[in-house]
Amino acid sequence: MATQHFIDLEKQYGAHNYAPLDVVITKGQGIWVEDVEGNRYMDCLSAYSAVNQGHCHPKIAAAMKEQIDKLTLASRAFRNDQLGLFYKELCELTNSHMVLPMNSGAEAVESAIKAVRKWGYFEKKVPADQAEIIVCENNFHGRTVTIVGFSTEEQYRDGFGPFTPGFKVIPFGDAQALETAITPNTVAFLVEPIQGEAGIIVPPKGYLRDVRRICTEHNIVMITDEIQTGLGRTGKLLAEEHEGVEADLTLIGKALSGGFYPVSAVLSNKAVLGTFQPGDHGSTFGGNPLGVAAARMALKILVEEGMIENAAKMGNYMLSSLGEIDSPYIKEVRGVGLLIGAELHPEAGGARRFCEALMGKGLLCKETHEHVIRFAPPLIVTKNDLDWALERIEDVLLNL
Ligand code: IF1
Repeated sequence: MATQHFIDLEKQYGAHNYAPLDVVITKGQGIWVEDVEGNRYMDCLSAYSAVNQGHCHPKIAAAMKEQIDKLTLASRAFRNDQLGLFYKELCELTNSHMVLPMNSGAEAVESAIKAVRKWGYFEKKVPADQAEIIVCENNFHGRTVTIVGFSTEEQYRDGFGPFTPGFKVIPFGDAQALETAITPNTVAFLVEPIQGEAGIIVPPKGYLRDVRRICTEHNIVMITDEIQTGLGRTGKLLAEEHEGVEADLTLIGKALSGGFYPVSAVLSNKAVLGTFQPGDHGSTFGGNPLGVAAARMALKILVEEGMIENAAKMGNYMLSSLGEIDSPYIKEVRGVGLLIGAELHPEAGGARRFCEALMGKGLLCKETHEHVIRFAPPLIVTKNDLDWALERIEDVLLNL
């Protein structure tokens, strides 16, 4: 059936909470996806960094197929033969002491909020219901009412109040602002190592190191939201590694399953997650054997197939190549690894029309915050693939 038929179905029966490009994808393999009319596209969004390993990676598919015929869900009322192995592998890979398995990224963020509040009351002796968590302007941590309550993006908040109290907003990238905002009731600082949705905002060098020092000195929990920046996207397993920093809580999701299944996790030292007692928290699907089987394989191939190192190498190549495009539209090209944004001058008329033009040339990108084109291909991309993409990107940026 033709593209328009699927568009009409979505428009008639679906909530209009997105304004997608009018491409109807029917299959994906590696960095390529195909629409219902047989047109091929390079995926330069990677499902918002959830398919870092490439679409439909055969080894993850095989791992899920094997598990699917054995056991998909037993609930956490009982134990299963995947979860303990997943915990061990994830802790050894990330130098963590404990894992809390959840499903969506937002659930991992909400779980971290509960954990640091409980730690604050039971360990730091913050008075009941007085815990404060510091977050940054232009943050993106998910779409629940509590999370959008501390968003600074009006549209993400508009019409969804009343909101959860106990959050304080400071400028991103300013360690002094963090130190100034801390009170005796502060229990944690939640920050993205690079702000994705805000437009690929890279903080000043040393920022995360200063944050680490300040959190340690003031006994507050440093939480890094690596749901988008983690799992190889920036050329390191975790973006915090670029500054040699270890957060107290690290949140991961998206590519944790290679885009096969919602799997997220809170990684922690014992001090914080150790405050959870049986019955404190839970989730029907959290830690289910099917998602965990996908995640165990997704992590294995991410490391064994050199995707992290490739992301560093290809990211440097893409960033430097984009920087050489002499287009009057480009204000700045920025990013780390394969998390790259090209910010356009307002006079360019918004990034959307460039994404539509790129779609016509076989590239699927997404604008963020109106003026930024985000380039985030799967981490398996090769130099030849990037040369193919860069030729088209240059053509659009010079001739639209
Ligand atoms: C949308 C982008 C947005 C995230 C970080 C937590 C979550 C996300 C750093 C929540 C999710 C997704 C959500 C999706 C678009 C995309 C996104 F930055 F990746 F582009 F919105 F900012 N922390 N990001 O990026 O994870 O609950 O979605 O699994 O909501 O439109 P989730």
